[in-house]
Amino acid sequence: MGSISKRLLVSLALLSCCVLSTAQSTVIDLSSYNNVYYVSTTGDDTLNTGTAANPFATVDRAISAAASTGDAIFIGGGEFDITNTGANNFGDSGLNNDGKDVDFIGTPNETVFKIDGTATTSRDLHFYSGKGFSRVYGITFVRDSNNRATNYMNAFFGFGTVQGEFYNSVFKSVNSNVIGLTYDNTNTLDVSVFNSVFDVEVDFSSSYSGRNLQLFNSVSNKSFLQSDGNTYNSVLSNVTFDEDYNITSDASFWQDAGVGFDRDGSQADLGVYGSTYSWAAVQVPSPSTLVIVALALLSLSLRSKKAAKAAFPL
Ligand SMILES: [Ca+2]
Repeated sequence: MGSISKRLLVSLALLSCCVLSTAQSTVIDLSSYNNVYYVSTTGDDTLNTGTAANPFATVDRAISAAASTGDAIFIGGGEFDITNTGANNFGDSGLNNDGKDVDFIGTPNETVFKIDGTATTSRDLHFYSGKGFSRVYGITFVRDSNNRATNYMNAFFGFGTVQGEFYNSVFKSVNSNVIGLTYDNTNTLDVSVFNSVFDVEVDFSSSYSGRNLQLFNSVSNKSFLQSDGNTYNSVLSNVTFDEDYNITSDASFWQDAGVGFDRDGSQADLGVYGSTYSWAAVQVPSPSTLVIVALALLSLSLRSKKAAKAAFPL
């Protein structure tokens, strides 16, 4: 085999390596699920079957398709309305998994789940009210509470036996003058949140009742109420961040301040750029980026071929 072919093979290997290491599936093993249903802004709920090539349009449709256990939903970039997904209690109309143990995998800094309090008369407006156990990765939730009046109406997680785990996600709440983290009322809520950002307008007030939220490595631009009965592990209040949620506060407070490890082996940082599912580590390359990389490698390979010919004229 000529050196040029070898070089091309190495280039191709490097390219596929680059694609694999930046694709999210290497961090979250999609092959571990029985079925993965895809949701895209270009999808169709009626005509499509939820494959990668023929995705659904809505999260609700994907939840309906999922089995009671063993499946995941992969959501591409763009904004998706999740107001009133699944079955509700007190109209708690954020993301609801309909009692299924289904995971939600977003595209970090690109997948936005919108909860629109102006479009529903539900009493409560939680970010998440799933009673099945869901793991949620890399999703930016944006909730407009439309000025609902109390901490339990605006609780982030509720109502009742809500359970799940959230990794590297953003919870942005607007038009909510009073906020609490949990509303379980029965001491059975089981939710853990890791490396996430709480982008809010006011300091947290008391959670309504029950509690049992475990918060790890997370930050807020306002103040957490660490006496509200939930559990706080390595959290930071009153940080500043830019529009991509890079923390701009003094790095001595958030770098290497978390529980566990970053993907570079250092102690985990706080926020969405820290730990296993760090936004920095799981960026999905856009098709245009891949084309540019491929062209660059091709050009490099052709230049090498030219140089080889010049050095060793046949
Ligand atoms: Ca670190």
